[in-house]
Amino acid sequence: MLPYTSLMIANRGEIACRIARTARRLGLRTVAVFSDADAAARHVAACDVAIAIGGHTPAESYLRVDAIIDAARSSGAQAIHPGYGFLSENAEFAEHCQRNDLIFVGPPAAAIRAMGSKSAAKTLMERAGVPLTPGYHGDNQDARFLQHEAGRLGYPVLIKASAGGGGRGMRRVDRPADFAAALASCKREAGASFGDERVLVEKYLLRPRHIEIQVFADTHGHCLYLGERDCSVQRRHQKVLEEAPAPGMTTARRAAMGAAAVAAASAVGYVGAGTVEFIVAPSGEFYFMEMNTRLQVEHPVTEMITGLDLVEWQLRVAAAEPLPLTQEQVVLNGHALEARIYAEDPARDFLPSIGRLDYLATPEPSEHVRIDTGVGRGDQISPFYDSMIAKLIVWGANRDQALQRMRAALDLYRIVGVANNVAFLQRLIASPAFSHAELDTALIERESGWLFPAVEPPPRDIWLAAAVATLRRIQTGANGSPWDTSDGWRLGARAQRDLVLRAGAVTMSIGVQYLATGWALTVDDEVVTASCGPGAALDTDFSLMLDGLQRSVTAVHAGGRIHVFMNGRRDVLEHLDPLTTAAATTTGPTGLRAPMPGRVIALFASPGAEVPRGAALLVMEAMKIEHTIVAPSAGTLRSYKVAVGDQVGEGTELVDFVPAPSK
Ligand code: MV4
Repeated sequence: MLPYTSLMIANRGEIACRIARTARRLGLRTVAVFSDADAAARHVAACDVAIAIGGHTPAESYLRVDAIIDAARSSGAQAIHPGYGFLSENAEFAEHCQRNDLIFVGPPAAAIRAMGSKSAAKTLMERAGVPLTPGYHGDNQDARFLQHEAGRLGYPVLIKASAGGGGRGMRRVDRPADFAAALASCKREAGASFGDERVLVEKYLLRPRHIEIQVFADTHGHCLYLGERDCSVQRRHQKVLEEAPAPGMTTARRAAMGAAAVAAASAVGYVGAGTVEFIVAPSGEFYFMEMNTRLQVEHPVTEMITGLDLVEWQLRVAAAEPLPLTQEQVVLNGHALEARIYAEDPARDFLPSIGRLDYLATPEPSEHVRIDTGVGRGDQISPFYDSMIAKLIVWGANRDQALQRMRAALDLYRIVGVANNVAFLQRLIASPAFSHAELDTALIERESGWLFPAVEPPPRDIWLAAAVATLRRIQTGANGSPWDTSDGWRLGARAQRDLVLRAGAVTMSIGVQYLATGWALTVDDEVVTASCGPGAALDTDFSLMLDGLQRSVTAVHAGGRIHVFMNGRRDVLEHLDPLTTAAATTTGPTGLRAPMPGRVIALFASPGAEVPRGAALLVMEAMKIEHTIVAPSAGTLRSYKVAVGDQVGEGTELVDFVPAPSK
């Protein structure tokens, strides 16, 4: 039984939900804090009580020490878990908690401070016998002396701002002639960014890996390590994929790195969960980088291979309980991978995407598949905090099985409403380097051809799936008969029609013949028999038969687009519905005029192009809706009469279009 009964979680999102899960299991009363922006957030509902601390940005809310301490006192919380980020490595906050008789679930403030300065930490580590990257990190900042040190190390070398971190203020120097200029530039940046011009010089490690050791210490002098995590797959110093154990790690090297990490923790009188980060050369030589005095985002992969709950350990250690295990009792089993799912757009340099999760489907959690998330369908991705949607963690008996489970789980992670990195993650785990565990910190850069392929139109079956999804949606009639549709169907005509679909800049016209059991679809002069299984026409999930081959499809209609999830892909198409695409009114043989006032926002064909019937020629925006003007027949687009950005009135001539002579 813990000596405290009420825990405040001074954080938000997935980590707050995750901590609440363990705290509740231990019978603690949980107290959430939330900003105005998070009033409807899931972590609020995940706790027994919730205190509004106002504000929107972190500075106005989760970083406000006074508001959080006041909320803890008013709620009767006896302990505070800071999570990660926000105040988790703020020594003043830890001291504030102590001064207010609140248990800070984390390390002593002095340990946080000792590890806060990268250069001071290195000096401490050197004394503790923890291996440092070969180099000079002393007080002599004379340019000539530092250049001499670089020569002694051998090029390439790395000049780093002593007060820097996370890759900021680093300069690689490949030859002596470049050293002086690089040093001056690094000092300027260090002075400007950190208010401290001091630098250090290290041997540059080629193709390094980032391997970190999870350590845990209690208040009785025990300290152990819980294996390692490989976090080499990063983009701009942000971790993307993490795994445990590190591929290729030997028992001997694990023991050596673990001992070094325990020495690092002990050197600062550490208590609680901590991570010692090492940079590792291809030879396996490892060197101290920094120590993080908090629970890491990626801790679940350690939990999956040790079977331990690290938040439970934190809560017990904070209650002065001894560590539940000795080093010999720590057992590592299997392999775990974690993928960080973000609302960001890889096609736009990973720009964060804000919006609502209009549709969200996830793999079924199990003992092998874990989802740590703070959002659900219908929730907003807030512009005020990081854009994490979830962490997807899988376990396998070995790395290949974990890879296979991650592949399957990512395929089932389906999001509509915000741009996201799931397709990127799918390509990443399928990339040759990652699947063969050829890991180093430049993997994403090196595999960029594979990771960012040229945009290709979807394969034929995706077009067909989108066509069937459209037909299911059009068939609003009671019995789904084409005679009951509301799309201007002409009575008495043959039971056939054309569907015009677009994916990116490619438009496809698909002939549709209604059959008793489904449709005969004609695409590129090829006829395919299509039908779908039982189920309501408006269900997003359906089984699709194409020429007798069955596959599962999820098709989500949102924002005027069709999001098709099938065959491990995710594609976005749109139906250029003649009614809503306002096929321009033709005016004689060569003119197409605007069907309504609006603004020209895109031109598609190039003057002189031969285009098929239904080909998108331009898009107008009117009443906040995009209207695609399509070719009323096959023909030649001789020229455009308008340009992008033109505001046009109804009837304005848009293009000089010459229909092909009828056959
Ligand atoms: C290095 C290095 C190569 N040689 N030091 C990047 C930020 C900080 N964690 C240390 N970093 C590096 N230090 C030497 N002597 C390459 C990196 C590095 C890196 C390290 C770990 C994880 C990702 C990284 C991405 C780029 C560069």
